[in-house]
Formats: sequence, C-alpha cells, structure tokens
Amino acid sequence: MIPLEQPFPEEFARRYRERGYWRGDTFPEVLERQAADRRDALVVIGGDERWTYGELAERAETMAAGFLKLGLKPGDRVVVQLPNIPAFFAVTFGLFRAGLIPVFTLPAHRLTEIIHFVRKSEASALVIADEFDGFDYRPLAAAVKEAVPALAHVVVIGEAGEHKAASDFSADPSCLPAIYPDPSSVALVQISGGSTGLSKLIPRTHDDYLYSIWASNDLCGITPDSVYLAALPVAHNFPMSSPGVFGAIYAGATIVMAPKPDPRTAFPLIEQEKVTITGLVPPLALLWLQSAPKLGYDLSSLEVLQVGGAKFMPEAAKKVRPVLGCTLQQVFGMAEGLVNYTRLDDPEEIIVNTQGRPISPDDEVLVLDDQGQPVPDGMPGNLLARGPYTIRAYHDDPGANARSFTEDGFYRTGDVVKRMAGGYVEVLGRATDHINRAGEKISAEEVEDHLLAHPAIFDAAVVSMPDRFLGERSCAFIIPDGDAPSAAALKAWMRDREIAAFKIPDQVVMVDSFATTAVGKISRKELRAALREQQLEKE
Ligand code: J2J
Repeated sequence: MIPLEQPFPEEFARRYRERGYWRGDTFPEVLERQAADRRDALVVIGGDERWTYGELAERAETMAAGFLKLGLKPGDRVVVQLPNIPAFFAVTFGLFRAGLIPVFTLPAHRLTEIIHFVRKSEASALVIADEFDGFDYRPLAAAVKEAVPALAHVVVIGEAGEHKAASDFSADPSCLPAIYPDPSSVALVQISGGSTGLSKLIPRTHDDYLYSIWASNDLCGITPDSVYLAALPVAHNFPMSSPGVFGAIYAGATIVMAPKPDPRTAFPLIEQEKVTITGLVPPLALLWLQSAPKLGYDLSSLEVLQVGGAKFMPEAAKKVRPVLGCTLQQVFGMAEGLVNYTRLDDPEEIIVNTQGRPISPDDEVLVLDDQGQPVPDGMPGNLLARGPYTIRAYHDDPGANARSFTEDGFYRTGDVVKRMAGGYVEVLGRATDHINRAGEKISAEEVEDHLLAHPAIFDAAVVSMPDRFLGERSCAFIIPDGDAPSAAALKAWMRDREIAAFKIPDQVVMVDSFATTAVGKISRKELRAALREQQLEKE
C-alpha cells in the first residue's frame, strides 16, 4: 500500500508545535474527552434520534470493534459515503478509534467516482447507507466490489441486503487499540474539487486538521451552547471543519443533521432545536433569504450564517442581517487547507465585500502575477498559500503535485484574488478550468473525458457560464463526428456513465470548430466569451 502521509518539513512542524497550533491531540481522544466531560450532553440530533456524547462514544467503540473484527488493520482506508444521518459520526469516530482512515465522499457521487476513490486510496472497505433521497446505494456498492476485487467489505447503515449490516457489529473493548494514533499521522482523506481530471486525494493529519478546527471555533464563536445545523453534506470540508460538525464536537456543542438544505426542511429544525449557526453555499443562502419572510418560521435563535464555497455577491450579502437577523460570516476555504473568514465583529463593509482573511498568523499568503512576481495590494493576482493546515502534497499524484505546489511548498490555489488592507481578500475568479456550480466543483477535463467516449463526438470543451442562481453552470461545446446527438440524448448517455448528476452539462452547444490559443490549446476563455455574447443577444 502506498503510505498516506503529509510531508510537512521538520522545521515547519517544529514551529507549528512551538507556536501551539499543533497540540498533539487526535480525533479519538477528542471524542473520548467529551464523553468523559459531558456524558449526557446532546451531541447529535437527526430524524428520530438524539444521541448524547456518552452514547456516541459507545456507538463509535462498537463500530471500531466491528471493523477490526472484519479483519481490517490500523492504517487501512475505508471509503465513507453517507448522507447527513447521526450514524455518520458513529462510523467516522469508530474508524478513528480503530486507527482506520476514512476517505470522505459525497452522497452525490456515483459508480465512476466511487471506483476511483476506492482504487486510489486502496480501500479495503466501503461504508454506505442503504438508501437516501430515492437512491439505493447497495447495487452501486456491489458494482464497486466487482470492479475492485481488493475491496473486501461493504458495510451498510440500514438494511444490508447482500452486504454486511453495521447493526450486527457488537462491542468488544478487548480488540480496540490501546494506544492513540500519532498526531502527525494522517487522520482522514478529503477529496479535491479538482481542476484537472479526476478528484485528487487530500491526506490531512490529526495535528493540522484539528488546528483548523479549534482555531475556527474561536473565530466563529462556537461554545458548548452552540447548536450547529449541518445543512450541506457533512462529508464536505466546509461543513466538516470550518468549523462545522467536527468543530461542534471539539467544543462539546450540539449538531442538528438536516437531510436536505432547503428551507422547508431546515427552517423547522432551526425553530425546534434553536439552531445558532449554520453554513450554506451562495445559491442556498439566496433561497433562504427569499423564503424566510414567506414561510414564517421563528429563526431568531440563528446568530451566525456562514456562506462559502463560491463567491457570495455583495448585494445578496447585504440582505443577510436585515432579513435573517443574524451575522453573516463569509468563508473562503479549500479542502487542501487555507480557510479565510470575515470576523464576527468586522464592520459590515468588510463582511459584505470581502471573503475574509486567513485563520492563522502563520498562514503565508502570496498574490502573484502570471510571471510569479508579487502584485501590489488591491491588484488581482494568483493566490498561493502555505501554513500550519495547508497540505504539501496530494496522495500519490506526482503530476498534480508538480503543478499544484511550488518548490518551497506553497499550494497554488488556482484562485484569482485581490488582497486588501489587513490581509482581507476578495475572490475575483479562477485561473484554472473548473466550474463552480453552486459550490460543487466540476473539473472541465473530467467531463470532457466522458464526452470524448461518445461515438458521435469528435471533440469537446466544457466551460462555465454565469448563472443567476447557481453562480455558474456548465456548458459543453461539442464538435460532432457525423450526426450530432441531441442534447437530451447526450445528457441521458452521460447519466448512464454513472457519474454525479451535478457533472452533467447544463447546456450543450454543437459547433464546427473551437477557438484555439497561440499554442493550439482549446481556448476556454474564448468559448466563455462566445457564450456571454450569445446570452447578451438573448437578453
Ligand atoms: C469564492 N470562491 C470560493 C468563496 C471556496 C470552507 C469553505 C469552502 C470550502 C470549499 C472549504 C469561496 N468565494 N467564499 O473547503 O473549508 C472556491 C475557491 C476554492 C475552492 C475550494 C472550506 N469558498 N471557493 O469550497 O475544496 O475556488 O472547498 O479554491 O470544495 O472553492 O473548494 P472546496
């Protein structure tokens, strides 16, 4: 197995420890501490379930024993694909307790993506829910197992069918590891939004991830009295760690799991459970702003609304306080590390117009022109970052590592930003070709690769187009080979390739040729411009 590691150079690791960022803490210890300190406090509410910290710790131990009895060994990887249900925490903290490493995927992922994550992480088990939102994950898991024989086990929350039921696991404290993991070892794997090709694996250590979590708690006002609503899928880095559900557990707060983020699902939960903080992507924030006055729920417990994942426009940002009566916190983060927040006591002007500033005094941020020279504050440039919770490398991907990191360890975020006084940044756009569709990142290359498999497609280029609601949506320009397929037929064909639905192009345009750049590459920039012109003509 290729080892999962995060190569922070020793001198940096030493500095991060000396400055108190890396506290030598680990995830299993965090839960154990909370279970001892606040056994009867509520940790998670979801559906009909209300678990205390004590219960969660017990359930996690049972899971841990169950996984180990299947034959998994500490250090093995387990792909987790679960919706927002309390069992997510029993599984995740069970894996932590057993020294196993969760690889987090989203409920929207389908066969193609899950096979990739299982293969790339060399996972020996996959954990799924039986069904969610009308989709049965059991046949998907069976197909993954068939495609990847090294995947030894599928564990199901709910009705297991042909797989193993997590409910059959039984407690056995004797098989649990007596020692905790090394804090500098990899605790979990996140996945990249990805601008080129398939998603990359992002190994995060106990030290670095926990730092981003506890420091976020301080900046977001999380206390044991906080009630965090998990509206976005919890496996995503934002609701997981900024400060998200893990922040809530670190602080001894309560998590409310919303199965879906729409107002009719989320608002009653806010009213009933007196939710104090939640995080949304911009299109959802718009929907909440529009629905709050109409639906008439009592949202007065809400103190902070975090918005991130994509740019939240100032005109919308301005409405948060008057309409929802809470403080807006803009969050500009990435699963690779660096997270920026507006501070809760920042002037409204900063909260509305910027995407915040980095968490840590030791976040090193560069804003460079295309030649790699620093640009003055206030001018657009490419954002690079290095720091105590920003990765130094993706897992097992030398090509991506050479592209995405400088020799001295800065991560090239691919974002174009303007830095302002006080280190606040405004996100202007991206240098790389991914589409940010309501916070879901889509790699243009990955979708093009699927399209090129179509027998009637000669070439394909996928670009973003502005969308009033989603921020961006995707458009595929296609040069057909012979008779062009209809857009509907093409979308149906894409769906049959079993990829996440959000990756299927929203619009399909047939063309005779592509504009190319000076070196003969497809110019996605010109294609985007062509789209904008078309839209203008329509308006
Ligand atoms: C503009 N673009 C943004 C913002 C992310 C917290 C919050 C978000 C993520 C996330 C995260 C943006 N304005 N406010 O992991 O911990 C775009 C940028 C960035 C990419 C990262 C977190 N917030 N973005 O969205 O790994 O382009 O993480 O590089 O999914 O989202 O995407 P992802």
